[in-house]
Amino acid sequence: MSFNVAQKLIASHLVVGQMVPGTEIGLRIDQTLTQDATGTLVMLELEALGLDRARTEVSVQYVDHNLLQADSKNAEDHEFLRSASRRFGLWFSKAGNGVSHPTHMQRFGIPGKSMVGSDSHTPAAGSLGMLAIGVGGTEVALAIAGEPLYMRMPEIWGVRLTGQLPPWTSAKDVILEMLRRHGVHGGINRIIEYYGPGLATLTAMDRHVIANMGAELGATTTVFPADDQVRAFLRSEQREGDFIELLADADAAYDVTEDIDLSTIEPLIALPSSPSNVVPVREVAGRPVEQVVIGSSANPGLRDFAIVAAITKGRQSYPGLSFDVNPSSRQILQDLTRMGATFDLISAGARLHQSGCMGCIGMGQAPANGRNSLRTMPRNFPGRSGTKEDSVYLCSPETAAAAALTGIITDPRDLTKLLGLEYPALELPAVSSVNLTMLEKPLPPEEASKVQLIKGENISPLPVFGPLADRIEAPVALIVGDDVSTDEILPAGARVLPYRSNIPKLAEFTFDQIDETYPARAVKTRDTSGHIVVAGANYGQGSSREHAAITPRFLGLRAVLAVSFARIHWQNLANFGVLALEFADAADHDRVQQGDVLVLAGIREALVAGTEIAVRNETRDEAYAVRNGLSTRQVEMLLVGGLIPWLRERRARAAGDRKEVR
Ligand code: MIC
Repeated sequence: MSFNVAQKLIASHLVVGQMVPGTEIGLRIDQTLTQDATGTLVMLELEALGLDRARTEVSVQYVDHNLLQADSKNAEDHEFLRSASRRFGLWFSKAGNGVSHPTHMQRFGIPGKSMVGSDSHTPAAGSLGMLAIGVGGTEVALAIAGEPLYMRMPEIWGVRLTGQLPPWTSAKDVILEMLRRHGVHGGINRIIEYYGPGLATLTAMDRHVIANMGAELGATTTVFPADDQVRAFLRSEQREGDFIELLADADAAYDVTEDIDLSTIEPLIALPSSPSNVVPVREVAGRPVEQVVIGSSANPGLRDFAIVAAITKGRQSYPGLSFDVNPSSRQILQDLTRMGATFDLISAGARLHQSGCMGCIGMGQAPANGRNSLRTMPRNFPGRSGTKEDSVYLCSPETAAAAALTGIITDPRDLTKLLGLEYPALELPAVSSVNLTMLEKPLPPEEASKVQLIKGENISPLPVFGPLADRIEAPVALIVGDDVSTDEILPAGARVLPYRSNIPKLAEFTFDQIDETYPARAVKTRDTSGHIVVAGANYGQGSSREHAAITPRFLGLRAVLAVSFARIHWQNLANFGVLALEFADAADHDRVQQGDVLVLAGIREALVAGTEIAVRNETRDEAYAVRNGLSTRQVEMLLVGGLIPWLRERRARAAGDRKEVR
């Protein structure tokens, strides 16, 4: 039987189920990645599970998001994460070492391996021929504890690349083209696999750019074959020994197919405030730009910085414009410095920041209200930059560099006539300046078992939620429309992020971007009826942050009724005992009004029997048909109140059975 790359990866990790699209499968997980903004909860979850030591081949805890230290909170989180890494046998990548995704690719990525990460951009590792999936923190905790990852078997979407990218375009324009064609829903329940002759022209880091932002299409993940480009990458990282070839069989088939001729790609840009608002740069040329930010996991490669340095070399950034550069890793900053590119960037007026995510999640670099900011980042959901009325555009390093020089949105191809600039040919070092000193190895088991977790004042205990009620009679506290992102449910930004390990405090910011009155109204329902949220399509798109499920649950959320859900958020809601139901008729969304009282009766029995849950709108005397799409495993989990109580019960049962047998 012939397999494509995605099927080979799944087949080699399949422990439960079969590769039939739409059915639940369980996968063995080899590696995990956690970052600080989601990792603190993961470590608390490991503690709650009573884990002694990580069961994976490699688990790495990165510190790359909460880097500004305006008070003690973020530093305390970093200290906690280091102590937990030492306790549970994880690698620890300290602040300043770099953004998790490129750093992981450089140091740990191995073709053919599986990985889960508590960050939606984890699929970037698909660039090396890995099966890498972004999930909520609890699922990462379980993977670290040696449990399989459960998910619905996706369809495999083959995208055949031909041709070669023209000058002044790069990998970012390829993924923006995918978003232009398919929007933020295009990849839902699909794995995207790139293949075809055009692949040979894309380096592993170019592929990282494309795989990273597959998350914006809603895809489960993106995969590339492990071919000569991957071998060359691993060689440059001094890890050629880790290379394993992984190619699709010659006659492999895909569930859906598509073609992109790379030679037809032109510079593209996503307008505020969705990664899918993509247009050719020339259509919006001339708009004023006040800020340009280079960096993030979406354009993390040495070439992505070096091309900006080469374009701006010997010139000055536009007066009044803020030209910010966030190196994606220390290694890349070292290489840029060795090449002289750091000098060129600073000379051109760049503000050089530390290696990390920085403005990508609003950790500093918030722009002025309503002023245009061009970023080489993956997301521009409303308010994500830290500015409530932000105006963020997403583009390639070439387009960003052009705007940095001209102060207006500029098609980079026009730099030839404007500035007499030919597309620079880059000479990158053949071998990267590998430096492992900011990566701490897991401690040997005996030493690790003696380590105490260091919990500063900012670390509050994980909230415990009770079992699912059989009847919910509760008011609709909020109604939202389509494509609401987790950035709108639980905001990013330097003001909010330091509370990621303090759920009671964090909850005060829930839905801040949409309705500041929600937390105060919601919390009043907590000890009585609870409340319900009604949403449109693709609810909870974007990040993997499970906080977007936990904080509303903490404030009394019992159920979300939506037209449809984004994959990770849907799982996160179930993991924390919130009933996520889809309207059978999307038009019912518009029939409900805020304040209506909905009654859901006989919930537990209906879930177990697999029959429909009846939803009545008491206020309007209407009934709505809903679906739940939960697997038997998820139903069991919901009934006991979520993933952690479920696993604890299962483990206690297994221990009891073992005793009886003895
Ligand atoms: C993001 O890009 O939205 C983040 C910040 O990396 C998140 C994780 C988080 O919210 O901490 C993600 O993508 O999952």
